[in-house]
Amino acid sequence: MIASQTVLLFIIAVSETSAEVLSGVWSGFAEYSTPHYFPTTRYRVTPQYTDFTVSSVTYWGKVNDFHAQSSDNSSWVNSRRAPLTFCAIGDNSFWFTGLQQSDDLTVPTSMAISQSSTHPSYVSDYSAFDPSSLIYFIPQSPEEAAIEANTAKLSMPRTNCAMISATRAVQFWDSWVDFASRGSFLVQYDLKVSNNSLTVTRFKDLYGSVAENQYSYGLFASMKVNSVVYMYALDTSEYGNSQDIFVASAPAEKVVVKSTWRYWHNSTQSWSTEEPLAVKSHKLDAIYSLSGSDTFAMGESLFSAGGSIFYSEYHSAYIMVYVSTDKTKYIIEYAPTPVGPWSTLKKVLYTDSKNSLAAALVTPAMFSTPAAAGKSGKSLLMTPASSNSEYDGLTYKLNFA
Ligand SMILES: *[C@@H]1O[C@H](CO)[C@@H](O)[C@H](O)[C@H]1NC(C)=O
Ligand SMILES: *[C@@H]1O[C@H](CO)[C@@H](O)[C@H](O)[C@H]1NC(C)=O
Ligand SMILES: CC(=O)N[C@H]1CO[C@H](CO)[C@@H](O)[C@@H]1O
Repeated sequence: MIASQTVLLFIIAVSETSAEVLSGVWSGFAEYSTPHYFPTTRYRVTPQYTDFTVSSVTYWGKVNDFHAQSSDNSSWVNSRRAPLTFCAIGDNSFWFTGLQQSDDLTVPTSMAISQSSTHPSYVSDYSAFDPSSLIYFIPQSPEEAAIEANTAKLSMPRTNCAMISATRAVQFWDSWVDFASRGSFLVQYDLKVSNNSLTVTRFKDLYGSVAENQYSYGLFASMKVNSVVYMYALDTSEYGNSQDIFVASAPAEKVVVKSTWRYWHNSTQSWSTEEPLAVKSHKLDAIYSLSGSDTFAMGESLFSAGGSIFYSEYHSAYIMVYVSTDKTKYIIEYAPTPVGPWSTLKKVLYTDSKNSLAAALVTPAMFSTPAAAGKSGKSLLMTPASSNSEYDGLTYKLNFA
């Protein structure tokens, strides 16, 4: 069933009243109800079923934009840059991706709304509504807007959202100009169900360039557990000859206020106001490390994904999924708390040598629905890109035994 198209009305307004915030409002999109549930849990849990036996994996199709097809913009169906990131807000599903213009590398960001939890790959793409005037879904700062049109610039999310409440989620985006990262910024999405609008807000102290040696918390992964958001960062510097994951946390309601963030120091097993920097002395504060020549996908290419970290009610465990160094396997690790200690077994969850896994993410949210058989985490949605085209986002459903 294809929901009827509604006329798109949108307003992007850079706030005049406050220098601290940039915001835009999208409204008029079709109403798609995709009820999710998010289990609450204790901070410390007792993992189970950690053999992670998979019973089946089924292909659920390419992410298709029915709007583009119905208006005969079929070429735009495929112009969806991986990674595809998934954002559950209340009973709605959104996909956020980069979208590339063909002539140059100016990449407006895009929003797509998935139709239903039973067809995750059916979307309406509002950024491609009129391909002749691609839209910056994420409001740009005046500084970003001033960058010359033919300069390669893009903003893209690399991992799924953290849902804050039934009407709010946050996501971290990576900002690049001339193939150099400007660092990440936090985007807050507020869904107003009564008039079906999405307000997109950026906060000034959470965008712009990160300093040298400063980590981009939240860009590798983020999740909310009860009233706390955990934001994971990847270190790719060469100080310690390994790739390390660090974590910060903040009260969910205050995550946009950076002074509320606390940083986990693994060496002392405690939260601190001191932000670990990418220097050798902080290596011991990582919560997970890939040693030797192993690498995470993120950081290797402009269009690679971070990791996927979430709570699985089925496994009663915090789960981390990332892609193997050779980009053919999903690797799964687990922990009893959001900070670890994480398993270091590098267990292969699933091998997929057909598709392009550098951009692959995993989420339980799409199948954490009231109608789903089993607990949240029993089924996962995997979203690799097609190896034929990195513009084709694909969906697979994995069921645990
Ligand atoms: C819907 O509500 C938002 C937030 O209050 C508002 O900014 C927007 O203009 C409204 N949209 C319409 C179409 O009324
Ligand atoms: C973090 O600390 C815990 C507890 O001491 C330890 O088991 C774990 O190996 C440490 N993690 C890393 C990546 O060093
Ligand atoms: C390239 C192309 O086919 N563009 C069309 C996309 O759809 C809009 C709205 O129907 C048309 O105006 C464009 O010509």
